[in-house]
Parts: sequence; C-alpha cells; structure tokens
Amino acid sequence: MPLLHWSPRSPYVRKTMIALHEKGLSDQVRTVRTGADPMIPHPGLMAVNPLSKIPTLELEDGRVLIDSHVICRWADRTGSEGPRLFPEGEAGLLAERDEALGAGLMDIALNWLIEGRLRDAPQRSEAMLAVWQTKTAAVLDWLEVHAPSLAARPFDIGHLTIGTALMYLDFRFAAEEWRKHRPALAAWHAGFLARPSVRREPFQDDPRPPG
Ligand SMILES: N[C@@H](CCC(=O)N[C@@H](CS)C(=O)NCC(=O)O)C(=O)O
Repeated sequence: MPLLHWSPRSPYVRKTMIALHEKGLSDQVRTVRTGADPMIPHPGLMAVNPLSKIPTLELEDGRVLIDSHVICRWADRTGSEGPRLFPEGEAGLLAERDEALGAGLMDIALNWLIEGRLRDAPQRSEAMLAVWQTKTAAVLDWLEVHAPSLAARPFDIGHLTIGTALMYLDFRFAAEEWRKHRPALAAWHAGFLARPSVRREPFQDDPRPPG
C-alpha cells in the first residue's frame, strides 16, 4: 500500500487528503505521522524526500512523489471516482491558476506563522509580518471578486486548494476574521465546508511525534 507522510497540522497534507477522499483512494493509502519542522530538517524524511517536506507519498513500486500538486495529480489519474480535479484545456488552466493562488495563500500563512510564532522574538521581523498580512488581505479581496466565477464552474483542484487555504486561516488566524466584508467568498466557502471529503479531516494541534 502507498505510504503518505502526514500531519493533521499541515494545509498541504489536508489538501492531499481531501483529494484522496474525493477520488475514493483514502482507504488505499496508509498514513504515517511525520513531523516536518521548518526549523529542524528530519533525517528520516530526507532519506525519501531531500526537501524534508510533507506531504510525501511513497508508492509501492519504490517511486516517491513529493509536493501536494504532484500527489493530487497522481490521485486524479489513479482514482476511478469523484470529480476530475485537473480538467483538460481552458478549464484546466483556470483550475491550476486557482490551485497556484490557494497554494500561495498557504505559503504566505505558513511564513506568517513561522515568523510570528515560531521564531524567537529578537529575530522576528515586524516588516515581514506586515508583508504577510498585506498579501493575505490582497488574496482574500481578489477571491471575493472572483467568488461568483468560482461558484459557477464544477469542483476542481483550484476550489480544493483555495477552500483548504481558507480553512487554514480559520485554524491559525481566526482573529483576522477573513469573512468580514467578504460575503460572496464566505458563502462559497460554506458550500465547500459541507463536502463529505472536507468534513472528514479537521486540522488539529496533536502532540508532535519524536524524531
Ligand atoms: N509546496 C509544498 C509545500 C509543502 C510544505 O511546505 N509542507 C510543510 C508542512 S506544512 C513542511 O513540510 N515543512 C517542513 C520544512 O519546510 O522543512 C506542497 O504543496 O506540498
């Protein structure tokens, strides 16, 4: 059975898990809790993925897939049920554009978290914190404008990634109240939260595994 290096804290892992659920593959992949700390490279993980990042998927034939984008592509190709996450043609271009936007929002939120909560106070840059906050607001405002077009097309990897990034803001930056003044995006996201694939795997601050 393929082995997924997993954590309930990671937005990229959650994106991958939702894709596996959507494609009917979650029972065909074993998960292992792997601690990927940006401040401490993980020797065991680096033995399979030199970037020391999760998600990482070890396939039965020995190939290793890295990055949620690549693993979601594998899921779309391998699973026989659920929506087409990476459609062909023009629809595919928009799906992957929106995937990049959602992934970018995850990257910003994670950098903001690392700078603001994981770095020691004397090393913390207030200028960088302001940059992450400004960029987050800009992405959310862009999404508010584009929410009607998001709502109008079938579910794809763009919806999946943006929806997961917004859940991550709820998990780590609830005080930012991203729904305030963004009713169209909030309404679209409420529909996303109702999907069975999304309801199965909440974010969680579980105990960190040793090693
Ligand atoms: N672009 C990657 C990002 C993965 C990523 O940064 N994962 C974080 C966990 S949330 C990680 O493994 N960080 C450890 C590190 O940066 O060393 C993806 O989409 O999978």
